[in-house]
Amino acid sequence: MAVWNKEIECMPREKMEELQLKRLKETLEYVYEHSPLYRGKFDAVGFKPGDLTKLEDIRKLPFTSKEDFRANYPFGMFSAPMDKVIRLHASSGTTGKLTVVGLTRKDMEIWTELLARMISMTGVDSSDVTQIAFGYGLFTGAHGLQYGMERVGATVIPISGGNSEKQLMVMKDFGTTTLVSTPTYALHLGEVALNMGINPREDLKVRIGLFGGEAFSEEYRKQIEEMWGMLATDNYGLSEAGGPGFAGECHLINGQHVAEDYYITEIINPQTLEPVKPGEKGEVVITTLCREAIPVIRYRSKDISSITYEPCECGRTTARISKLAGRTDDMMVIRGVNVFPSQIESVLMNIEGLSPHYQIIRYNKGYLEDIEIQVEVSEKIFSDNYGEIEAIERRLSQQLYKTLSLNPKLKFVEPFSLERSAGKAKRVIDLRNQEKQEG
Ligand code: DLL
Repeated sequence: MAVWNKEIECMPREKMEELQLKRLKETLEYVYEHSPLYRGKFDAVGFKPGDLTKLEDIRKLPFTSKEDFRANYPFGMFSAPMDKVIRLHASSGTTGKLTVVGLTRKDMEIWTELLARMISMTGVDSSDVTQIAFGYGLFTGAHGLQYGMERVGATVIPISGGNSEKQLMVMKDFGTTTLVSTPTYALHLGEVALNMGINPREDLKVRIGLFGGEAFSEEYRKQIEEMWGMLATDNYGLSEAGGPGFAGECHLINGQHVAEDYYITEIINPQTLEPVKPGEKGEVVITTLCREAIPVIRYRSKDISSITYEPCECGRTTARISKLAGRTDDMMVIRGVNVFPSQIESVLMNIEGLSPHYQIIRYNKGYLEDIEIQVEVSEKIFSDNYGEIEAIERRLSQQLYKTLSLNPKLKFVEPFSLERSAGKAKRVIDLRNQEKQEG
């Protein structure tokens, strides 16, 4: 399979690290000169850009975080003047304030190249017809993927998110071969298709999915692949570090290749802030290289993954990060046990008779926190006798106990009763500061 930029993607490690060091030095000079914020941060720890002589020296630099974006809203994180900024994007945080990012013309060009690289890694080429079902708007996903697809030469259908029946009509009539969306929406769209009497495997031509924007388990991926008869790839990025294009899977599904010529990735222990070893899980910390409008230095993503520098069988030598395991701020502590939604998802997906649609409700029980898992049962089970539901409940309880040493409250709900999302799913509902409605 063709590699979009062989020189870079298959570059020997040593050469890649030389390139990163050169670009990191330039980036530090650039932000020190253009960003009062970074100059202030560097001065506060007595760091001058010239102090960096090797890549590991990056650890001498202070971190940046979402709080920096909030405190400097809207444009205080920018290092380029507004007349050079040709595009704004933003992501909505939980507090309601937007995290604003910008791109110069040069940033847009690099973004497009990185997306073209990420897209061709999956096997998509100019013969593909791509339906972009990410929501257009301030979200980086739809626009980024569109530029990359066009650069590769694929035919783009910028349909945006939602309106599933129209999506399916277009998919059938235009001969869509590639779907770009959140994994949640891919599964939902497949479900709507089946309800309309369309079998996505047989009646549609979608062969590759480029999914991202939210975490999903391997079991969830399997369900999408089975439902659609497609290769479902996982792609990760975050607005603050330029959105999609940071990392994506090749057709071998062997970890996500990082665009290392434009990003330095560290994996740290979120408590000690020290680097963890390759293969060990920790928080992803990202430094952008060559970015003009909004370079970020040691940005703490709060996302959990591990990294490997072993070359991939596809021939690429770029570092790969493992499938994201969740976010440090997603972690719940239930009766002393650390629980991630992704662990619950994996258990649910392995129980026959349950649908992939679920919600986790966090609530206070006395002074302690507890959770309730609400999950839809499949239509067949729902209409069958009650005994079967009881058996599934027993199985689920046992599996949850085995995985998490917990016996959370379970609630089985009717098929299609939980809210569907055209974008990122809201898996966790936090009622800890409210009264939970029993029932
Ligand atoms: O979701 C950028 C993106 C768009 C990536 C399209 C891939 C495809 P934000 O809206 O700023 O940007 O959200 C970033 O979403 O910190 C993760 O917690 C989560 N996230 C994104 N992609 C993945 C993924 C985009 N593949 C936040 N797996 C990140 C797990 C993901 N989590």
